[in-house]
Amino acid sequence: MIIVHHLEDSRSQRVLWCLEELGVDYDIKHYKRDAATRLAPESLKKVHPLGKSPVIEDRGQIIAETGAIIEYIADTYGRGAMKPDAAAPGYRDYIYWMHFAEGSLMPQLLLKLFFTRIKETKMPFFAKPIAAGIANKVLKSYVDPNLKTQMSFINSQLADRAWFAGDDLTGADIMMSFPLEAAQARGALGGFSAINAYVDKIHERPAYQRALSRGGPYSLS
Ligand SMILES: N[C@@H](CCC(=O)N[C@@H](CS)C(=O)NCC(=O)O)C(=O)O
Repeated sequence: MIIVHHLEDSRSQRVLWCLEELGVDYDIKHYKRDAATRLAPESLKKVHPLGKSPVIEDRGQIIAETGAIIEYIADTYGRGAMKPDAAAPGYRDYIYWMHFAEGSLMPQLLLKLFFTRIKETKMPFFAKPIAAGIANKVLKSYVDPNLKTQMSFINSQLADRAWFAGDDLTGADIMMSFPLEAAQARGALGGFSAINAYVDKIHERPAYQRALSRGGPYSLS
């Protein structure tokens, strides 16, 4: 049976959701974040050298990186679901959004998170305006405009389709769910009605709800 090494409040929630959508049996090994640093515990490095989540074990293999895991699950257990056929019209979109999630959107969201945190970090009083000045410059000149462009693009794409690759839920939706949920939780989706409706639609799915109740804490704010 698949074992999911699942870190609370993290990207690995997507793997649970994917498995629930497909009705695949799995076990969860739960990991808690460090209360102060919010990093994963050292014990995850015993599973995979990078010590990040998600990682799955199946059929004697250790598989890391969410996109690789979702592809593996679709190929091994999908029976045609979760991934369009290579000749199908939605295939290029499927590939695009599978990669966009971790390759383009997550880096911008992480930059936003880290540069915002710099402003809130404890430091000597004289350093605070300097740190805040640098953080604001990066946010205003680079991160915020990029995020706005990305969100506008995503919103326009979702306005005329049910799911990222067309009429059916695929791994591309599983991958995009986490960054869009994080953006919604941090109040970054104001005005992007198609994205908000899409995230709400995901949250209503019974498989998503089952994954939430099995996964435990999932807070992204
Ligand atoms: N691109 C990787 C990112 C993995 C990753 O950074 N996971 C986060 C969870 S959201 C993690 O393990 N963070 C804890 C840490 O960095 O110590 C993936 O999608 O699997």
